[in-house]
Amino acid sequence: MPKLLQIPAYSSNKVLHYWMKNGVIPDGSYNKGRIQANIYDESGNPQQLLNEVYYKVRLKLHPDMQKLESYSNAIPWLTLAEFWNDGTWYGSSYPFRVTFGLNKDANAGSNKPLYFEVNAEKMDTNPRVELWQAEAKSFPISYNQWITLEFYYKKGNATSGRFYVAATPDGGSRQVLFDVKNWTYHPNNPSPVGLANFNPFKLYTGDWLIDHVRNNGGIMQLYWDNFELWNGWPQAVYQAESMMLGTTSGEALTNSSDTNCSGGVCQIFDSNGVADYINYFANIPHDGKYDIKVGVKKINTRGKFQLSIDGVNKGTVQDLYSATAQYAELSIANDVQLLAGDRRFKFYVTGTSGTGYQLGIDYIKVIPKD
Ligand SMILES: [Ca+2]
Ligand SMILES: [Ca+2]
Ligand SMILES: [Ca+2]
Repeated sequence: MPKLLQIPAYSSNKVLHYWMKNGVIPDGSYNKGRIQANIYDESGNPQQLLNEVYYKVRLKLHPDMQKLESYSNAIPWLTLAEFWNDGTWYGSSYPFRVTFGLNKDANAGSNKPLYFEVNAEKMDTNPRVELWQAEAKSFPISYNQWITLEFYYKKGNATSGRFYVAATPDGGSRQVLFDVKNWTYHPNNPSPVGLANFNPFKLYTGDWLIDHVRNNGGIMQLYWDNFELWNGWPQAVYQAESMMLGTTSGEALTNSSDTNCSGGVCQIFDSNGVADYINYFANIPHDGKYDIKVGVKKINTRGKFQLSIDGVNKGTVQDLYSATAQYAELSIANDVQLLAGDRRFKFYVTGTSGTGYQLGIDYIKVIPKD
């Protein structure tokens, strides 16, 4: 059963503990075990059309979960999150679900590692029909360690649908586990609603696995923390003062405390002529199209710059000259295709409307468009 508890090692932090000693839900010849959080449409209320959902949650697998590595058969079903459009329990003609979970290949005499898996199924036939499936075998499952998971669901067909999962172990780098572009509702459904029902954190499997863990001296259990939910990709704001710096033309760069600057700081680059430049790196969260904006502080010592990303100019020359101090968010370019990972944003000085060539950079904002 789920409970909120404090772990001594995280004495100020409360987490959600899923703890499953036995499977107690009868299902034909066996029992299932299921613990889940529900985000469900309330019947009788107007349907919430969640055409897109993005959420983050932290997961820590208890070391007892590693006992599953010695289970002799393959593990095709141990659900950690589930997404329905529509739910079977509403009597829809087009039930469909996406499942995210842990899988394992058959054990050929030695332990086999678990791995994350995702699959989509049409649920209106018996047996149900799998539409697509993907495995993340290159991502090693770690135990007793927090992993930040990011999920993105977009309602769509074989080309417009998207299901995405990224994982960032504490102290490790962010990895995209899945970026599936395929059906995210039943292909026969003529008028799919959005994601009406989903379980953002779940533990759901059969008693043969629950028993295996218990019979080997453990309990099937895991922890969840820090759930955050958006109705689409969140925009990302990179403060200049916190971004990773690349090469520059060598002039001084100073953090200028200023309550009108985002984060309380603008960076002043003391460029003093044409062709001076500064590079910043921003870690772009996912492949996609973005609108690019830059927060700046204008004043009478400033010059003009051209922004480029990974060596390709974006938008037109921007003029930061102003007779008096002004704070502005410049719209640089729209629908710019970017790949996930560290992208290089270069500010290249092209001239001046006054006499100075300085730049005052507050932040870079990337707004996801797809
Ligand atoms: Ca917490
Ligand atoms: Ca110079
Ligand atoms: Ca700033």
